[in-house]
Amino acid sequence: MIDLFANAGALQRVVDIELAGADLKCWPNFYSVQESQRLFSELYEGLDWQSEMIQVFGRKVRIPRRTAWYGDSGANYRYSGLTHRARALPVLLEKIRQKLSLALELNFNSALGNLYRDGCDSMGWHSDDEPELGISPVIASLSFGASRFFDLRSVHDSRVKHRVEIKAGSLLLMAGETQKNWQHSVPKQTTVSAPRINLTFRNICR
Ligand SMILES: O=C(O)CCC(=O)C(=O)O
Ligand SMILES: [Mn+2]
Repeated sequence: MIDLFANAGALQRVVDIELAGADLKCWPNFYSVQESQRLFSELYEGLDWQSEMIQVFGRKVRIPRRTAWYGDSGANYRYSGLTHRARALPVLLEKIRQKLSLALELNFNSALGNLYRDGCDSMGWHSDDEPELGISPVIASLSFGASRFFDLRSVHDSRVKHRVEIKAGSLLLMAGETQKNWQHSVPKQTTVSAPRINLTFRNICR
């Protein structure tokens, strides 16, 4: 496991996560501790968190986290049998999107929020490779609240795994061939009792 914070110093320090066939970068302090605490509360209170059901092998199951989906007009997104219709980004998400666009010089037209109520909430192995994300999806992932593990495993050999600890205020950017060559997951961590919010900004091809 890499400790992304081992040498935490400069605010906008960027760490390359070196994995074959991946383009992964992390800005551990994209938001300060104070900003990320404030944002956590505002997102927790302000987003319209839903408890969703998805189809798994023909059965409907409730996903182990809450979600909130927003996007510009026409930026609808489909996964696991669910179509997320775009609802305009609230002002808070607009501000976050602007900061991301300025910092990364990239545009995003949608944002998916994930609320992990505690360490029993999780996200299973997947790649963000839906056709509407284009050939080489660029995904900007922001985290607030509790630290959680973010695991990666090679799609070519599932024994090849890599664990990163994602902390509050950090930005993880997944680009290039990452989704083709790697899956990711947020495993259960039963020792974690505090909630975490993750926002993934994406660009849906319309
Ligand atoms: O919570 C995270 O860090 C990952 C979220 C994720 O992979 C997704 O929304 O597709
Ligand atoms: Mn994902």
